[in-house]
Amino acid sequence: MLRKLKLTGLTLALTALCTTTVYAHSLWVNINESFAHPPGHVITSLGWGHAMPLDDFLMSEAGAVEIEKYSLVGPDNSITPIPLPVIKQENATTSKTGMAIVPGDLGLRKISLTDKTMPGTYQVTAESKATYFTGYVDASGKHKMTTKPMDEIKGAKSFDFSTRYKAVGKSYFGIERWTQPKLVGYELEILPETDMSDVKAGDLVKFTVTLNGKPLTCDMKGMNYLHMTSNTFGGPDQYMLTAYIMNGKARSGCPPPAPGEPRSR
Ligand SMILES: [Cu+2]
Repeated sequence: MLRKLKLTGLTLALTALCTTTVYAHSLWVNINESFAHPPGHVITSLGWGHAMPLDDFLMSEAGAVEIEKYSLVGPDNSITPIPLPVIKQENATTSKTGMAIVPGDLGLRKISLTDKTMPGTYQVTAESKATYFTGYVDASGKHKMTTKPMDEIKGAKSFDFSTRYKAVGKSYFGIERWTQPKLVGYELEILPETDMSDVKAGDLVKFTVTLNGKPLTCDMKGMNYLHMTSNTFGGPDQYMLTAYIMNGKARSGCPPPAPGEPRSR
């Protein structure tokens, strides 16, 4: 019998190296479970923007992100690719009320269970394609800017700055039981250490956070912290919880739900 696991709407969004307003957008993965018709299924979709669970399309005037990988990671750490969202220019329809109706693909995919489904904790992950922004001085002494990495710029006299942006989003769900998920190997990775299927208000939830495979911490190089946000936290829009990351660990109390809000969705 498959048990429905409550994820309390907690979705982890990682945004590394925010450089421009476009890049202030976060990428995350949404999971919705349905066991009304056994053996049940999980629907996954990609979130992009600011407001969870769904904010904007992956390609919009306010910001764009190209998804390079979309994967289902099994309890055994096996990786199955999920078909990538198809981004193309769609024709908008005009409403009778002065609005534009735009179709699109947010990576909405259905993962159906069978009687052969491996029990344990699954991860659905999405990775954006790395993008670069570099300022340099060319051979004639002119300051220029480009979206190439430093090693692809020929004849640069010197570099003013160079940034690399790559976003990774993850969500977790357990089938039948929760098993401790393992690191997938991302440059920046957040892994729950708490059974996320059984979190109640007031419980401490713990995470491991690694950068390039090493525990992230607060030191002279920087104060690193984990932001947690959920539409069940009960605060106003963009309300979030913050915890310092010390020696690769961050923990936070799970707040009570907002009045009238379901505990999980
Ligand atoms: Cu925005």
